[in-house]
Amino acid sequence: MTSSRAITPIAEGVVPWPDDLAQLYTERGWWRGAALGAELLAAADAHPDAGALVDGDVRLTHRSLVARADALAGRLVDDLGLQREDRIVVQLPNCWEFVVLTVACLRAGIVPVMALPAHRQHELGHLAAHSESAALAVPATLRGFDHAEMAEELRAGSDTLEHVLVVGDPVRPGHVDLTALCAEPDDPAAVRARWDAEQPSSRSVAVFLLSGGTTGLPKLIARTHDDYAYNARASAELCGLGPDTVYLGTLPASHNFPLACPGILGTLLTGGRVVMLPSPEPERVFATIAAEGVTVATAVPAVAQRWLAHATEHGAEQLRTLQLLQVGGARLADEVARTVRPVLGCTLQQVFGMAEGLLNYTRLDDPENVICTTQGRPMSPGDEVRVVDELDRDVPDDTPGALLTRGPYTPRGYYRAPEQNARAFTPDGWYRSGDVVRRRPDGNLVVEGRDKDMINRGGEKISAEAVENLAYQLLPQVASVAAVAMPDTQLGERVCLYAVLKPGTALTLGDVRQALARAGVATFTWPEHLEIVDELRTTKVGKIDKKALREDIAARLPAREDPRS
Ligand code: OOB
Repeated sequence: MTSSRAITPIAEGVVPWPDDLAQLYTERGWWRGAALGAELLAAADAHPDAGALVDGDVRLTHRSLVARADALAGRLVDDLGLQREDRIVVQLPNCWEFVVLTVACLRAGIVPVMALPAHRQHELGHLAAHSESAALAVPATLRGFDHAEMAEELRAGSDTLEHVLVVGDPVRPGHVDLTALCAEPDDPAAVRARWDAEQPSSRSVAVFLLSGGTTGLPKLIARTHDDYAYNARASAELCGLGPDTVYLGTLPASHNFPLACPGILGTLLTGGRVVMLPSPEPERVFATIAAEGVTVATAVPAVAQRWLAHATEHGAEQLRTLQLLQVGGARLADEVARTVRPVLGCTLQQVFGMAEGLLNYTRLDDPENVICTTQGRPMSPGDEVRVVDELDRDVPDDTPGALLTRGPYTPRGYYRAPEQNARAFTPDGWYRSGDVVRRRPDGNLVVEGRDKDMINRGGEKISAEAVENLAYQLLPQVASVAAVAMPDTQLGERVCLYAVLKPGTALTLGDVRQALARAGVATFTWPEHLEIVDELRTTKVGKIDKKALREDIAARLPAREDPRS
């Protein structure tokens, strides 16, 4: 049972903020010293009968949502033996159970590891092992894939995974029916009193987010109750959220953006209502906006473009209640930004954020020109931002440079990753975001590019190194490889693999993809184009010249609609 499992206490792998800053953040009221779950309950108390959560036919009030969460927290502990600080890998699509489970974890001090529905054995196995998770929450099946089966295989191969929690049918013997576990309690006051009395420390870890990733496998970002509550609360205030807000969650809910910027948590904290949709498909999104009176929606640029195209073709009558469209996760082209208000009839907000912390927003009352040509400015007066050259010297405004940041909701290191931390953080705690930005004299940032080796496929981040490592492991034909971004009209970027082959061997894109499928690697990270070359050009210092490769593939595929070959 759980008690025999020797897991590392979380605090051992977390890099804390310095004490003097923690004190400052507290004095300034950014950190409130309360558990995020307690803040959510206080918000629910202020609007108990208002709608909190909608998923298809399921409609929960604020009162019901927190009662179910408190009850679920009790069942996880009493029935399954989970304990404070235990970790659960959460791989759920956008459904009401995701929200109840997240709030339950926040109440009980159990830490959700926010995985993506698209992840497979390769990624989930790593996440479960690295976090030493005790449980895994999955849909029974999703888009034809048997997640319960995968979860079973993961459990069989894991030292720590004991429980598989399942949403949807069938729930096989030995698995736990998460929907049933989310039932209303008979005595809400009693379950509530228990967690009111046993609150996790506000400095403890509330959630593990995943890093967009430049290294092999996703790193874990420990977000504390203090910092993540501030993240959601201040975002909600900046975006003008309140009891009349109806927030549409269509991006995968485990991403920081829809979860807390201000997203699901920010909406719940201000007494609003969250509508969960499992996909951003325009027809369904438009119908839902009309049916629920949605006021705020969130999209990555690729999704926003689909919504714009749909509205251009079919009109925007269904969007009458929509006041704010937030777009972020990847660079939104200025030309596309300019079409949002005329075509959709709502305010655009550009969001340049990262799971590591720093959030930049254009403000709702910014001039149209700022909204359409910049990615906004830091959310908090406590955010510190530097734009530097390759020797970490500050560059003047209007000059592109690397973005470094620290602040009250930007942790000082990844979880249990000293080697990566030495590279990704300066000794005095600045996070090297890997983004190349220009700061305008008015303080707004423009994202000009990046100096990290990552591919941004429609907002999903893919580590080039991870793809390359897999190619070396799985493809005996390759002598050397390089994964680079190739431009794409729909998704912005896709993964292109350059390969030099060993003499006498052959390799097709199909071979690559089959090998990745066999290894249980998430599909969205697979190369979509393969270029076989005689050699990979190197830079003066002997590194593969990725810039040259990106230019090479861009020139080879001039504006082709579908670059997949
Ligand atoms: C968001 O978070 P992540 O962790 O998936 O990715 C962060 C990276 C940034 O470092 C940057 O490279 C890119 O995504 N990015 C943008 C951008 N927003 C994010 N690049 C250009 N323009 C933008 N507007 O993507 C994220 C987290 C919270 C809120 C919004 C996005």
